[in-house]
Amino acid sequence: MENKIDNKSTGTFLDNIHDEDYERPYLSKMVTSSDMIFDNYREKESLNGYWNFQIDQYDTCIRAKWYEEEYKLESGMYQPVDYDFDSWDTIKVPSCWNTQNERFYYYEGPAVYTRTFRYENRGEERVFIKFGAVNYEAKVFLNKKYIGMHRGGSTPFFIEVTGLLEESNRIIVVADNTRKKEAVPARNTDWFNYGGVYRDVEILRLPETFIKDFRISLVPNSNFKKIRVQLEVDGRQLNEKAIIEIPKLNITKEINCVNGKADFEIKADPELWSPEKPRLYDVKVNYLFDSIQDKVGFREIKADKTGIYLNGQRIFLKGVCTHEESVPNGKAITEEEIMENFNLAKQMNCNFMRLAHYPHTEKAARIADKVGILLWEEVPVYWAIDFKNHDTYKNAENQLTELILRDTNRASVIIWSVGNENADTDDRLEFMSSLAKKAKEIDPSRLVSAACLVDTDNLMIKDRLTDYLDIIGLNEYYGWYAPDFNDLIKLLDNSNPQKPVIVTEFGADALKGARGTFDDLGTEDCQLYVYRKQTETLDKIPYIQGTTPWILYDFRCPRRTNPLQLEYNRKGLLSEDKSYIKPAYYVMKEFYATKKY
Ligand code: GCB
Repeated sequence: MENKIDNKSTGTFLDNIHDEDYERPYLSKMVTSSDMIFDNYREKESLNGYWNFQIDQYDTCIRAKWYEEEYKLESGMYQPVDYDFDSWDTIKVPSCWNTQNERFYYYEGPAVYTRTFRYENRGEERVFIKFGAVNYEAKVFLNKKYIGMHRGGSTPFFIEVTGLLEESNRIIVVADNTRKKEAVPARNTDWFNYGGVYRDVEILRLPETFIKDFRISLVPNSNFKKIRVQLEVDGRQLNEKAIIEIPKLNITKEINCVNGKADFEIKADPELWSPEKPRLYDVKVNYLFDSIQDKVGFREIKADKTGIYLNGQRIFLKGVCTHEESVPNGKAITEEEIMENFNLAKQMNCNFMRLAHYPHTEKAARIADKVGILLWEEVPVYWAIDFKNHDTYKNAENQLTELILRDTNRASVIIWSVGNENADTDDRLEFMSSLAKKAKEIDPSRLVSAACLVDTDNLMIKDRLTDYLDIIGLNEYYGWYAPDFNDLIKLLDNSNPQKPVIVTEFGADALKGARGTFDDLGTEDCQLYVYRKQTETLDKIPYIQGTTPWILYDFRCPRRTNPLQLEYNRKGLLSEDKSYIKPAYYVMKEFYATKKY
């Protein structure tokens, strides 16, 4: 890998003052899903901690190449520079800068993170740096060299740094959360645009040849008696034997990799994973000097016209939506906060959650595997995306692929969602149907869906994208944005979907403690009324196979500025700090308690 972009292609600082295309050379080193590495349970060294930090509104680190740390001219004379890394304030990594200092609360744009660290070479042959996520774009520099960039604010990326680490090192990350028309998501959303290096940063040491990808799942339609294993190795020795072990199933199997790949089936009789009994098995794989492990549940998910089936049993998905957010930590939510969300959902009798509207931390699916919650995971193809733009498509497809590769061994994840509430145009159909096909191609063992809009002209469920989905997600706000509940009844009567429908959103705003009559918008009474009418109506419709009301708790949104909202979307069933339960929560709890499948 070429690790330095030459001065000519990046321009001098003076050139870059005048050249608005100064970023272009960096694009040649885009890190993507093809650079992903299987890293579950692998030992890693943390680079988390306090990094020096500076808002860099004019992108001067890139324009003036601060990362080269050129303090002297060729003549040996000192030149003035506009930075002093070590004297900058520090910020916690991982975190969102918005929650770390009031001055950064609304900041959107580039910001520079840097730290030094020591590295002890232990003779390892391949070394990578993993970023759990940086919102939205990251350019990374190590010891004065540009090493790569990544786009997409919610998925992990890996950069190879073999041979680039010294005893003492400086890393610089320029994180940029500027909202852009051609990005995924685009400029306008209904959530807060947090910024920063908000998931773990880690060093991964690997042997010369290592296991790059490892996927394991039950073979669909095998009567739960076959396990499929797919392996990919990277390095020079691509035709050796791998050994897979699942001790509790008495499985030890040797398999040959051919040109770095293996794809095979093993007979097995696992106890099946389910929300009631989330049974996980330890799985190990060895390949030459590399060995990996994972904790895996085996289950089968299927859908047809008659319903959704988990392990052959009909299931009603009793869910709720959630954003990845907490009051103290923004998007950098902790394991305790994830647990708390799952517990709140479980106490509401949920077996399912919709992780809206972008990939949440990989810890969420791992915890869901352990506690037994089924998951819908989504990419931020949200509202108006630049559907005509090929680069935008490639970006969305890459984020989807990164998500699938990351969570493919998580039994809890049953649905990949390719987007949310996008108008049914030809460009959107082409874009999103391609995403749906891609999800199926990478992962034929799961269901594919999207949260679709109501066809308000014909009052029915009608969207050309649904031809490409296994399950139709339907967002409808009868009783709220569309006040007339009779229209919901008409809509449901007019529709005859040939696939199961999950009502992926319904709801109403309610400020905690605000009381009034059922038609006082923004009160708990109004929200309660909407939930009662919604559940009564949806309960009667046989093709509705799941519901995920919007949303578990209030979340930040700068578009929401009336006196009840105060920059929060108040559709939560709980207040934003989760300390207060609104009455509508109990309607859902009761509905789910009595709902059979
Ligand atoms: C929707 C969106 C969701 C919004 C919600 C609302 O349909 O999918 O992101 O937050 O409505 O509250 O308007």
